[in-house]
Amino acid sequence: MPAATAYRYCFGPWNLSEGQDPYGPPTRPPQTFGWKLQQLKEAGFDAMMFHDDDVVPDIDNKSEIQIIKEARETGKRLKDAGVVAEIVAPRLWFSPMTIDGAYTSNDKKCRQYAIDRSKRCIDIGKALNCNLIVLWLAREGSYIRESKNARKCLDYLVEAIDALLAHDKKARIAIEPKPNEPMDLAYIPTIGHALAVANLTSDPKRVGCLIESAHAILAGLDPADEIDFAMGFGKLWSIHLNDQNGLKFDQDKPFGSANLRVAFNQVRALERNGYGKKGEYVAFDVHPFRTTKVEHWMRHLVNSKRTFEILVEKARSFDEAKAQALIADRNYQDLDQYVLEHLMGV
Ligand code: GLO
Ligand code: MG
Repeated sequence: MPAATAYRYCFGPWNLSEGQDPYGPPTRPPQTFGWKLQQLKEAGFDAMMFHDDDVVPDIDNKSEIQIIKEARETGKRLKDAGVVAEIVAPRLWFSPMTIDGAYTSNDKKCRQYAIDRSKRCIDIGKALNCNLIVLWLAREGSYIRESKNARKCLDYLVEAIDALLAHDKKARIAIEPKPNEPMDLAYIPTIGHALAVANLTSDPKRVGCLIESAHAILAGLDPADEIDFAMGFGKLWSIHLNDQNGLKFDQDKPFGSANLRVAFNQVRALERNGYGKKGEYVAFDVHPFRTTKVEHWMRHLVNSKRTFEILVEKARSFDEAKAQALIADRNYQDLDQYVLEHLMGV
């Protein structure tokens, strides 16, 4: 039997969010980066994931020199704290230049802005000793189908990724698909799409993916199948575990909160594929509920990690021989019940 994976955990500064939603203001006061880093350490996490402007706030108004200087300063703080930077992602959805999309904007100047900003993101990654760049393609899609040419947009996406691959030969890009929100429909909704796009780029080996549980659920898929699929290609380079109660707004609930069995199957898929053995991190892209009090601010992260660890035990103690006997007998009825009882601890 191969040695069991000792998982390492991660979250981002945005996962300690302040409670605002489209219908109401924050319910918790903003906290400093130092406070967030300390919470992460105290809760036993190993790495932090970043947006470019989590590392360098107000990035669009700073020179390249200033950007690198500030990124190095953050790099030093992380090193001193013994915390790794797992990924950096360009936040391509806030700027006035990305109102109509970033790499797929209809405006050439805006497409160029998106590429230039992403190159800076790679530079920030370098300063943090991190070569994994995540592309959550937030606005690469449309509200009105006829407003964009989807075939052209595919070419734009490939051109943009090629420009990033050329900018730094060591950079690796993980595409994080999501089928909708903020857009009506997105151009890269699933892992199959992400990996197909990877194949069109100039260096497919350096283009992989990141699965987020909620995004797969929003696409009507089982995240565990997305994990198996991506890992069949050796392409799952990061993961955002969380949960989602059906086809609603992106909820980013604690891992396992809506459907424990779907969570269990994700853990089983990670285990059987050896996720983490090449240094990949388990990241939780979860948010506190709006009702969460300041003194409970870390609970969604601590609880997600705890649920994950309990489900790892559940995956390891699952009686595979018993399951295989039921499968051989095509007794899926009792297999179903066995899974339920195993999860209920009886
Ligand atoms: C939103 C995404 C978002 C990304 C993050 C990193 O739906 O899940 O949180 O994961 O921006 O790219
Ligand atoms: Mg995510």
